[in-house]
Amino acid sequence: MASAAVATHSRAGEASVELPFANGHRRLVTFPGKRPLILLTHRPPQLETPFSVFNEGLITPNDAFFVRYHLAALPTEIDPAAFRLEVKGLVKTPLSLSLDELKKMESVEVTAVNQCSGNSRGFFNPRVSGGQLANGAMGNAKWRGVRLKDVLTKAGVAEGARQVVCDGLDKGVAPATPDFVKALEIDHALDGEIIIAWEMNGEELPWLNGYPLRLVVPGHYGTYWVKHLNSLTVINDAFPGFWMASGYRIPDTAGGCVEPGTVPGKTVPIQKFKIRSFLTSLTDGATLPAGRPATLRGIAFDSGNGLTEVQVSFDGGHRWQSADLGADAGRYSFREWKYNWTPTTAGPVEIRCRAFNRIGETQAMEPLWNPAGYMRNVVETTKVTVA
Ligand SMILES: Nc1nc2c(c(=O)[nH]1)N[C@H]1C(S)=C(S)[C@@H](COP(=O)(O)O)O[C@H]1N2
Ligand SMILES: [Mo]
Repeated sequence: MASAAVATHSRAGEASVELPFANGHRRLVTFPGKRPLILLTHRPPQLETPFSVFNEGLITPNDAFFVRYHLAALPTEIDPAAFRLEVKGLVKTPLSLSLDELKKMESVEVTAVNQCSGNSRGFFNPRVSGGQLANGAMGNAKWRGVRLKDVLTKAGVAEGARQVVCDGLDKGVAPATPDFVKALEIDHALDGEIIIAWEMNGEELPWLNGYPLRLVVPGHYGTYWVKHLNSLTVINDAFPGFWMASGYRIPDTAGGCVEPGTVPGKTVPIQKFKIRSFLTSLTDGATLPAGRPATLRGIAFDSGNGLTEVQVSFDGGHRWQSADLGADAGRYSFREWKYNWTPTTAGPVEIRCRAFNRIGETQAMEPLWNPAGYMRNVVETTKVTVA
């Protein structure tokens, strides 16, 4: 038996953090396998990565990686020898695959960002309901596993297939709670990019990040990255489950957004990341000495189109300077950027950054809005003082 990673009580750490929006005083708590993380809720576990972690390196360590569950009844005991991934529905040969069988198939590794749709929701104005997250519901890891395409091909996708329904071992506490089940379009499921992963940063998946198997859907919001994945069902229509038909939908508008405070008409399932960038080496309130060179450092990512440039501005976004991009760890990874800055004049400075990609996407100066608080990607501002 793999040990139950979820204790009845988590130990509260001494520390807390102040998030940069109203009601932002948050306790850091230690869950099994995790260092102290920002507590949103205990059951279901929802833990946010402290922002300082993103300045420590390009890969988010397993024990610092954020945790998001919707349902309180997550598995606490899994026998890896008895565990099976079922592949059924519109397939020629239904499969029941053990972990050993999966690990004997060709494995691949991808470095990819996992980001919750609601990352940064706490900054929405007008404010919206849902987890009041700062910028820590994201992380970048090296994932190893088998291609979803190879597993589906092994089963043989039958004529008329339209979606693949993906389910994991967690459940609601009450029978009336809709199970967390997601669906992928068949073309996406077969494009070779999606991985059924058992390894994260060279170790087995942390329990709270989906042990023993999870989907890795590069470039797509975390909602599709089903944890404790144990069932794939190929169907010939659009899956009507709650988490596709009602949850995780965005306005069917060009940017997936509406006028602040208004209700969208038609909606569609959320899909790919919007391009984002962050300054990580300084946070609001930092003080820098005038006349002394400082290296600004940050991260950027998009949905896999490929970043071409990151720019920084010190004058409210009028003039922009090009930052140096770090090594390319793959199109789904965080990319590091650096900029050598020697502040000259004493006083307050607002530092802004924005990223560009191969298809010309960038970030807007004004935030977009939608009622669920999804997909924030405004140009972020860090307020520092030069003294
Ligand atoms: N089984 C299961 N998988 C799930 C979820 C869940 O509630 N149950 N939440 C999804 C959402 S919305 C996100 S953002 C990611 C978060 O992944 P993490 O907890 O590994 O950071 O898991 C996804 N996979
Ligand atoms: Mo999410």
